[in-house]
Amino acid sequence: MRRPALPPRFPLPKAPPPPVFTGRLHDPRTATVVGRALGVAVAVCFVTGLVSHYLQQPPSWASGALPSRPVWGYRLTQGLHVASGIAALPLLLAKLWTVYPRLFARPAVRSFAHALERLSVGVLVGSVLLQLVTGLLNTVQWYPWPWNFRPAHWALAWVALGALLLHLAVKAPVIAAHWSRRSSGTREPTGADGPDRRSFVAAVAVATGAVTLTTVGQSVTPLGRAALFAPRSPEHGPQGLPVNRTATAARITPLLLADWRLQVAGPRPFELTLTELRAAAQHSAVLPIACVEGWSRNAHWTGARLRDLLDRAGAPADARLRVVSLEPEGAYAVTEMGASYARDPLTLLAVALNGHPLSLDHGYPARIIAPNRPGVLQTKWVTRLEVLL
Ligand SMILES: Nc1nc2c(c(=O)[nH]1)N[C@H]1C(S)=C(S)[C@@H](COP(=O)(O)O)O[C@H]1N2
Ligand SMILES: [Mo]
Repeated sequence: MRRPALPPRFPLPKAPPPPVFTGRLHDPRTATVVGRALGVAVAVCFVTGLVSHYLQQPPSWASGALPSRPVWGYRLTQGLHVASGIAALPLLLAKLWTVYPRLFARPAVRSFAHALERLSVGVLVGSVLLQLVTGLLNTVQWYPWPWNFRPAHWALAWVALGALLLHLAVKAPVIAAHWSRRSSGTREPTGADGPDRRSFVAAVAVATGAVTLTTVGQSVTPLGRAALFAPRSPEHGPQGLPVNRTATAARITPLLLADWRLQVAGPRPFELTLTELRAAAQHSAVLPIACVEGWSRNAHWTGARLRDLLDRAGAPADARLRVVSLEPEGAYAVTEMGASYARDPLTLLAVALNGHPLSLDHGYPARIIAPNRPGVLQTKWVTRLEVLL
């Protein structure tokens, strides 16, 4: 027996009608125009990110052949990586604002394919937003999360790429139809872009230009004075060069330095005191420190050629090298170097910077400086070189 439905005690609230969005700022043409710029920024960021990853963690077959030229290569690619990531933030916010009315589209799910599309957009927005924001926080060395930044940044980049390619494939017809003003003009009675859209796009361009110009000076020296919002000024620091990790932070103590020797382990191992290292054939090179965080600065370095030290230790020409710092612990206390860097005539075990002995914060008594290499691998306070056979 069916029970008669009870009348609701209170009238059920009616769902509010979905908002109606008219106007050009939320239409596919605006989404395409902003999306195009965002796509360029994301593509530059992704490719330069790959470069950075493979320079830091090359597959073993490539580790001896990484290019040590051009000397400014990593300075350029990492500067672009951070600049394009910063530029992508206002572009992403603008893009989200243009398309957010679609969140209110009803019915929420029309079909299985439609559900998948909405899910993929969710993954896309989430991963790109998280990637850009955590990347930005990394440039100020603030890690308010429990996971290790680098592997997460690497994995998330692939998630974002997959979701982006899917999104582009799904939206290809819409993008094609609105790519140029003429093709979308057929859908617009007024033809050309209206002033509302033009001012919106101009405002987004100004915002993007502003954040870029006020930060990019951390790697583009002539714009250094405009870098109001860059976390580091490349001009400030002891000996005219910023310091990322100070000797105090790295717990380099007078005790550790007291009986410093350079040890070179290889087929013919030897040790040098600082006086002996300074008396060895000295070479100079102008090379940048290019930090993964986006700042970079050229400096004048003097020291012994690494390859001379390796030859003296009887290292084979293709030998890899392990560089050990006095730093008791830390992610960059021990680094490895392939033969292409170790044999480059510009790669030095530097003892002087800009004409003066290295200061403690820059790696006294001796540090690695090599061309086209991420700053994290320019090991400071070097005490031991091990030829890996
Ligand atoms: N031993 C050691 N070397 C290190 C680091 C470190 O933490 N420990 N930091 C690296 C990083 S991240 C950078 S960017 C450069 C900075 O060099 P600078 O302080 O001389 O400018 O040193 C590198 N060498
Ligand atoms: Mo760095």
